[in-house]
Amino acid sequence: GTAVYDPGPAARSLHLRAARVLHDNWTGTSTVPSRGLYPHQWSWDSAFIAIGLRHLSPLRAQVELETLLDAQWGDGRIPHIVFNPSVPLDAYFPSPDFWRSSTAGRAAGAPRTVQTSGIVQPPVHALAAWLVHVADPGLSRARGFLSRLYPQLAAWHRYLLHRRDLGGGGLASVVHPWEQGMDNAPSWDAPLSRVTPAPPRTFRRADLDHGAASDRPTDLDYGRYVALASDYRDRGYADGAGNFAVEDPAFNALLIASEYALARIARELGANATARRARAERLTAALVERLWDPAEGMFFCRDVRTGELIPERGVAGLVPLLLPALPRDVADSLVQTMRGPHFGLGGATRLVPSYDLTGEAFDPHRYWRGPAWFNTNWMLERGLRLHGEQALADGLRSALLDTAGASGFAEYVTPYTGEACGAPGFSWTAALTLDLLH
Ligand code: 9YW
Repeated sequence: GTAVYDPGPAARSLHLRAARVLHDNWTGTSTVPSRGLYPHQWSWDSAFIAIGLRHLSPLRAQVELETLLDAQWGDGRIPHIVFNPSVPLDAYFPSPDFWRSSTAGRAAGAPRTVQTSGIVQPPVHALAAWLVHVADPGLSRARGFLSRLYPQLAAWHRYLLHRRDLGGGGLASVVHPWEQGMDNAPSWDAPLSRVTPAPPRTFRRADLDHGAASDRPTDLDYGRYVALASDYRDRGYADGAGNFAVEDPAFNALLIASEYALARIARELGANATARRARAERLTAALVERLWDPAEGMFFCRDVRTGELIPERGVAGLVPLLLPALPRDVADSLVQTMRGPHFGLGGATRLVPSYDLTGEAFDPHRYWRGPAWFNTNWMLERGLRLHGEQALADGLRSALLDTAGASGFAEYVTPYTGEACGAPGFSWTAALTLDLLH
């Protein structure tokens, strides 16, 4: 008889539970990262969410990305938050009245009707758009999904590669820790120490209404985030003059992975993809040249204002494993580093932590200073598979699935024990679970 593929009851129920999280977090046009803590649309969250949603509803996955891109600025930037006007102002800080995008961002081409933040997040979007397309090419072509998105994604990459090449070496810089997405990673400590914090009583942290203070960034961190963001706003969101500029390996690796995806999109649309592929390869070489440390076997951030590498071992320094044109010795050495004492893959830890287990700043509970996150582990799983490390990839995949299910799709978990931290029912955890199940 014909064997019907059945993943088994455990996978079936994990699939159903993950689908339910995305269902509950769907607003009608996009998905919130979590109902309580993050009640608006976040940029890189939406990209990861679309990657999972495509297995449930390719249409919803397309709409998720389209809603985000509707809020793109004239200069090409995709804002890190698109605000939902029906959510009360005090539900999340910083709120629209802090960013004032439609007035302060006018010169940079901020949209007039929708309110957004003025900073960006990692460029996972072209990769997501391509993966959403291949989930249902017929629907995608019928809706003109890629032909509508392609010019927008091209403008986004142009913004990052030109306006954000603050170091002059071809890579994009972030101008705020929130842009790189790993808010309080120890890599930011040194460049942030130059920023005078905003006084505590000038703002109110809404995040503490939802999350335990010991799992979140500190008040001093927040004072500096606020100062940096308001300086940027007060300069009309013009790039170049701020005192925080960092080239980050994960942000740039995602840009390069997305540049490869844009090449595939171009080819699908009948355009020439060669220039884009060549650019992705050149950028990979620039990444190795500027951020690779052969003695440490990993990538580091470069502080553009001092010209120095920042010697903190963060998971961002492993993410370039995603890249196909990485030199063999670099890929091998990254895998060794992942398996060694700093990250414990396949040994001490369940999932790869966000920060060096032996590092001075390591804290298993505090956000991006130790806990393991599902999006970074999903990227590493892909990277391991790409570079032929099937056994390690399989092990990481099952650990991700087990931990996601057991933690109730937590925002992040402690790296040794997998204890749930942060928000429960977190969208990208559920979405990437679905992607790994398929
Ligand atoms: C915040 C939404 C965002 C993520 C970031 C994460 C956190 C917002 O939540 O930042 O208020 O701290 O660090 O990567 O996109 O999930």
